[in-house]
Amino acid sequence: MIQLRLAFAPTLVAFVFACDSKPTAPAPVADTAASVGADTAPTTPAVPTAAEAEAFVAEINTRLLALKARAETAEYIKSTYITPETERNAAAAQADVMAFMSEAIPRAATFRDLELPKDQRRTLELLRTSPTLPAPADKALREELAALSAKLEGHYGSAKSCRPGPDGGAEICRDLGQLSNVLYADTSTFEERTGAWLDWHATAAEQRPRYARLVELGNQGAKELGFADLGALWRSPYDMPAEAFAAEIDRLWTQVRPFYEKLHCLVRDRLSKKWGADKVPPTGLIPTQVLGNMWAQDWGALYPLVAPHPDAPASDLTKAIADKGLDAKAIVKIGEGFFTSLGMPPLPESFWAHSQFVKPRDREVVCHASAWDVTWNGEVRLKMCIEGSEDDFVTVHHELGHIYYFLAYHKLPVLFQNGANDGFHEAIGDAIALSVTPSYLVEMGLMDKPSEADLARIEEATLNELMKRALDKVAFLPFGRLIDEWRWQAFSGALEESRWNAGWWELKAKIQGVAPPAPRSESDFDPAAKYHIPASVPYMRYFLAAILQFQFHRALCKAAGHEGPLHACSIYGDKEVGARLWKLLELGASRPWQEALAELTGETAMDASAILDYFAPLSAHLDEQTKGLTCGY
Ligand code: X8Z
Ligand code: ZN
Repeated sequence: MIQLRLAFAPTLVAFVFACDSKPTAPAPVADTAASVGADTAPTTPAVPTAAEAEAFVAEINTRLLALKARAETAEYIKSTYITPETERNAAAAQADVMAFMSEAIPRAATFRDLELPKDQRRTLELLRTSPTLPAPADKALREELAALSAKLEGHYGSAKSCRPGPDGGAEICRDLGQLSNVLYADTSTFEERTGAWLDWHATAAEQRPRYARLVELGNQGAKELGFADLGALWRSPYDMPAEAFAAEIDRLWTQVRPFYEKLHCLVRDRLSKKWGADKVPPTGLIPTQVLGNMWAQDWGALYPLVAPHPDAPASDLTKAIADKGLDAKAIVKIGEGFFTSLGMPPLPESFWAHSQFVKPRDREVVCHASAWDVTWNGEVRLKMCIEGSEDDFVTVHHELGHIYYFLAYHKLPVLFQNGANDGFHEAIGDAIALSVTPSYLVEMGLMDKPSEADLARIEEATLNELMKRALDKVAFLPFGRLIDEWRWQAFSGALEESRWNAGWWELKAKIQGVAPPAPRSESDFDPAAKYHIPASVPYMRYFLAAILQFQFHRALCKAAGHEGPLHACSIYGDKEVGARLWKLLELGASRPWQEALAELTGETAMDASAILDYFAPLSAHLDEQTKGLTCGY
């Protein structure tokens, strides 16, 4: 998957844009991509001219497309069949993309003083900030980085926690899915939760030396491109200076933090009552293993504990899916149906024939959901291990957002084949899923038609639905922020490697308000227990998406003429609104995101007021429920 696109699955080269630091002079090109299919990058002009720049851009577009299509295909094969051979194959293809970048980016810099048409200028800028893992120019180091990256992700994908069976019986192994189910299940004891959490995190410890070397090589690559470190590169593709981007994140977090603290406060109180104050103290940090999710990023499992009106109606998609006997493909079909109701095209036959919807029984795969265009030319795929839960239902919509983005922009030049920024790419499917309202579910036959008695309790039912959503969307906010706060510090060296795990838990405490189940040490490496770290997928995009999806929803609902509260709006079936959204998707990354945002929403800045508006009724409920409690952490 492309990092760019790749962003949605692990990949080495992401496309992002805009720049704030000047590239270095061209690096030596001696050892470039000798392997199959990777010929040398365009020739450096002695005295660059506009005509040469035009030819260079055209050549980049052709050759990078070919290299990326090959790498993406190899990556997809690897992710759906983890073996040493597929890992090696994917690493070789990635190394070729890296080699191309090592040459092309410095060469692009030689055109920087020329007056160029807007699209050419933008292509050159996007090229410079596009690699997620830029390799050093040295061939051996590049190959080492590509191999390490494949290995890190492969280890995560196939990791299992094994213990001797009872009475000397056969070993019992549990994978991420099984361990996650222990954390999710209402019936698990405190000790079982602690055990499942510790077992999964133990699988990550051995990733530390690999990750340390990856950081070293990635930093070297970033420096060779003129960035202070890898984090500075990751903050650059946002059409604003990197420092301004970091300040934007602070601003948005400040907007939403008070609301998160209220939710945290209520949840902590209920958990403390459930488990006892000795296990879950009524003040301070919440032990992470009782939040229902391996990373405490989604607290949906806690809904029964904090339901505002337990005896009023609430949707239960997991049950509806089981009752109706919907299989994985049927769930994806329902998702596709939403997009086609907006006037978007049906998914191609090849999507249905070649996607991975369920976990294969006979081989190791990366189950973390991802969306792909394996040819960068409209050959879209979904890779998931769908089991039929409500979470799966939401994730399918998330991934289809990526897939429809691919379909809308796949005819653009390769460097424009990306979201307006990476947060946009992550936000589209989520924005659509916000239109999955109770009324929509009734229309789809996934919820019973409300009775007279239900209608009399509509306000209570609405609060229930908002609480369900908040446990997913609001609980996620600090998590979305902290992953890359940690990586930025680890990349820059502000957090020394000897304190990587300690620094991780300091951030978890400060931002998320959670604590580990047991004392941790530097022989642990807990960051690598989360997919995006071994897979080197930047994470701030999800924080942006958590904010942007509500902004998109608000704008689309306004365009649909919706009146009344935002949470009650569904754009299902509105082709005019769909055409408006499609126009945004078609732009890809061809324009700065601020322009794209303005076109869709009339706003030029990211703004958390939409998420706050959406949850306003719940906010009042939380105020009331937390009266008298000591909130904060
Ligand atoms: O990784 C994803 C998607 C693929 S882009 C399934 N998400 C983040 C995560 O799982 O941590 C979606 C929400 C956040
Ligand atoms: Zn995604």
